[in-house]
Amino acid sequence: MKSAVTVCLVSEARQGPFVFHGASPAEALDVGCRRAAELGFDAVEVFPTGPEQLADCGLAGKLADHGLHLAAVGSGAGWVRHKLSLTHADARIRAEARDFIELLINIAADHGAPVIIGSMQGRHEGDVSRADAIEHLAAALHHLGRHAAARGQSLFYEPLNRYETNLFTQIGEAASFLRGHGLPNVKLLCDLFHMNIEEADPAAALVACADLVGHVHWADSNRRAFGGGHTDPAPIAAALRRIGYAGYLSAEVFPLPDADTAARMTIDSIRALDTLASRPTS
Ligand code: LER
Ligand code: MN
Repeated sequence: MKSAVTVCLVSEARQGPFVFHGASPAEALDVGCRRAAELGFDAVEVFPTGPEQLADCGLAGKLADHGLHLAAVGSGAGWVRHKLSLTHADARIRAEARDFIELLINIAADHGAPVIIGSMQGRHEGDVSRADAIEHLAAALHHLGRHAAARGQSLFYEPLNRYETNLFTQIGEAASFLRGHGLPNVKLLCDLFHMNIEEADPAAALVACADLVGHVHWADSNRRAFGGGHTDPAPIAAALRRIGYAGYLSAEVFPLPDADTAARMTIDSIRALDTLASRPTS
């Protein structure tokens, strides 16, 4: 399994669950890439304000300078900054949301990385029934999944906890939705923080979704770096090993007690996985 750490380029998300932030986007990218490489991460996961910034922030040079890959690109700024949602009641806003993600897919693909749909999935409310929202989401994932496939990338769909969405909160129900709608190029992003809230048994849920697990947000129960909360990593490690997961474990966690410590705890926890996976879990 490969390691990644998050870098946030969005000033509005300065309090968000990302390890590296900065006084400016350039500083965040600079510090994030340098420290990720120094600590031995394989990749960074970047949360940009949008397609223009992702295209113009000098990412290719930074990745090359530090020998890093791009694990994934978050699209959440489309919601945080522009209030765009794929399930909005207004068809024009849904189309804008789709265009925003489509452009991100183009640029992320140039760096060999998939895009994440998390917060931009929105929720059902007001005039939008649950059935309507799910149809809007399926239509968007069809369109964007095909767009990503044409550029040689998967698309990641992330179930969120109940305080952030009312669409799919458990990875098993999200997997049934993807299978039921015939969305083969859309994979699940399994965030262990959300799963700690919503799943009865996160390890069993990962095994049940096996072939659809495309990316993992590697976070402890309280959204600190692993070791800072109470999730037992051993059954998770065993489950990931059992399903042959070969993707990234990416630290989308708070920079607590500080960014460097969170990054160091993360890489230590990922390096300990071989030992954990061979430990009996019950
Ligand atoms: C939000 O809670 C989250 O987990 C992000 O990865 C979604 O964009
Ligand atoms: Mn996440």
